[in-house]
Amino acid sequence: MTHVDLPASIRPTWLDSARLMPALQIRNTHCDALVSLQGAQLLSFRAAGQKPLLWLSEQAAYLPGKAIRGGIPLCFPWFGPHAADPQKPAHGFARQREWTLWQAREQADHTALAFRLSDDDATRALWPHAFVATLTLTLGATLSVTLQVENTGSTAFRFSFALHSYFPVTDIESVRVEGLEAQGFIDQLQNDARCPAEQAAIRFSRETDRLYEGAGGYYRIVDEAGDGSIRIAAPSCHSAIVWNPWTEKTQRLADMANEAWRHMLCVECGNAGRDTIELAAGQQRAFRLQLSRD
Ligand code: TA6
Repeated sequence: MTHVDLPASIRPTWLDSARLMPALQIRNTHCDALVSLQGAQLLSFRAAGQKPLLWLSEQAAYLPGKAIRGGIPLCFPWFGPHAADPQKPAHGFARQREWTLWQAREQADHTALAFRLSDDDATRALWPHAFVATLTLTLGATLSVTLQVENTGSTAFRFSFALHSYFPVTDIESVRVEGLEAQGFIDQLQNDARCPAEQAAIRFSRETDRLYEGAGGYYRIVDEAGDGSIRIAAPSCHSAIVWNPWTEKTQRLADMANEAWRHMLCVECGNAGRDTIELAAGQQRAFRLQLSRD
């Protein structure tokens, strides 16, 4: 799993009884969290004295190679279905692969963990490029996730990605999302129709699956039936994807309880569609997401 000396706040554990899915439990004075080595995927995060910041399906499957339903899966090196080959995994391969813990540091106000994934025969069979991806989690009173992508090859490549964050809500029909009022969007449920800005906070009454391009990166999920809200800051991510599967789609998802749609919402930050990134040989780019409750 790791050859990194772990500070006292980090304890190795397993997600499954078969011990095929290694994870790290983090407990410091500011928060507790759980990270799967598969996908370098943060599965849970709770700041001291606060409600959980992330949603994790009670029916999530913990099987090697299967995406885990909840927390913050990383969609990389493409978002959504593969543009040319539907046989390739939706949302890329990063969330299906075991990453290597590269650094673990204990600071006064947070614990920082950095994970790495680089190209190998399996990734090159799906995406013919040399890369090093580093995902850094900074776990304190608030949470930040930074994805750094380096092109270690000799030719430029394009990639899209999303930090596919799942958030808990009391009742999706009493939730509004602020920060995208002035943004047009692609409705992924209406054959990717381009829709005009609604000039209002987003509310939910049906399955919703929208890609906002050229977005500003500052959003707020207001849980009107609960108390408080969740703030999202990701100014280097120009795409926002807003998704709730609602009833019918949830019933088709084995890793979600039938009523789970009512208590979750995805507001994902990345660069996809027209915001897809081109990286020259030897270049690297970093993208940061900060999440907090207020
Ligand atoms: O979040 C947008 C989306 O692309 C939806 O279309 C839905 O497929 C969701 O991602 C979850 O995808 P997954 O492959 O994790 O089931």
